[in-house]
Amino acid sequence: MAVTKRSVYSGQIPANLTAKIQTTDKLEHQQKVVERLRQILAASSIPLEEFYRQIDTDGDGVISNLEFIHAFRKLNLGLSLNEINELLMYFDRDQDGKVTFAEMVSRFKPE
Ligand SMILES: [Ca+2]
Ligand SMILES: [Ca+2]
Repeated sequence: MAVTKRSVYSGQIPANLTAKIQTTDKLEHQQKVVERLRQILAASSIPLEEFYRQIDTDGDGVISNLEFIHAFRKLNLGLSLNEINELLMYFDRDQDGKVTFAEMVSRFKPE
């Protein structure tokens, strides 16, 4: 039996998950994006670890700002570049321009 490699990009993302998020509150906006990501990962049975590895295209164990932006454009969540940059700042808790797995996990967990 052939093993199909799951990719977060290959699944059909329901339209309600790609619709423009209408909120003026930035924190609320980021939380809604994370919630959508959670639903997409659950729908495609992709663990967060695997999602992280797929974003980390050069495999150095951290997600650079370029890798982050590239991944979120490719995910097609209806986010503008500006919104992706804000999301990057939301994930990058120590503001070093890179998102570690620990930083990503901490945003996916309820506070
Ligand atoms: Ca990387
Ligand atoms: Ca960081």
